[in-house]
Amino acid sequence: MGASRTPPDTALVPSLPKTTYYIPNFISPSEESQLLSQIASAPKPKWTILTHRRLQTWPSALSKSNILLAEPLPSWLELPIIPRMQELGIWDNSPHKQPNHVLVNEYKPGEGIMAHEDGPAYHPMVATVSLGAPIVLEVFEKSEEGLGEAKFGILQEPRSLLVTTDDMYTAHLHGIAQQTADENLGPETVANWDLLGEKDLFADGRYDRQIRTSLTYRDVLKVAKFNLGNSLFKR
Ligand SMILES: O=C(O)CCC(=O)C(=O)O
Repeated sequence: MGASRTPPDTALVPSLPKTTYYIPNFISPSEESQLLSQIASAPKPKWTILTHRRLQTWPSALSKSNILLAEPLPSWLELPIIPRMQELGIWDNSPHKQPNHVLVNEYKPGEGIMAHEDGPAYHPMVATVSLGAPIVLEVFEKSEEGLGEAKFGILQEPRSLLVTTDDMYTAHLHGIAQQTADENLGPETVANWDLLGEKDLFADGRYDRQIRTSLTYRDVLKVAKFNLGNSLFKR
């Protein structure tokens, strides 16, 4: 077996806990438009409307005991993103060597997601492709004293890839503030400032939010080949 591969050190966000990688322009503008039109053309019931965002779950939601029914991802979520991620080696250590589950989250200005952790249903890594507009992901340290101030902000540009794993996955919470603009942006507050693709866009330290969509790729640990319950029910 060869040594396991990792993304280039130039993608490592140095001020964050291990391990966080940020890659701007991971996909092209035309790939971004194709993804957004696929998301927009999904049947209406595919959307789960939540209080502060809406969500598509591919290929399906996990069972109560965190089991995924084996089913391929749709090809538009698979190609070209998954092979491109695999080239970076990020899935080399995951049980299925590739993601088998994708959440599509859409946030309008003023929307967000409360601080949370992704938990034990998944191999401890999330790879997020951002579409449409920038947004700041806030990172909080897990603490028994409750949620404090965000410890870091990660600015996710459209078309970028963010990979969080190891301690960053297991010992931290993440969330997106419900606000219509992200402010106070600069090298002191944005952990990946030096890795941004278009830093100039944020030179005045703020931007107004626009609709931003994320694709979060994960490897669900428990996968069931047959949905026995369902097939018995159908009979
Ligand atoms: O939209 C994002 O970048 C974060 C999504 C998220 O936290 C999640 O799907 O658990």
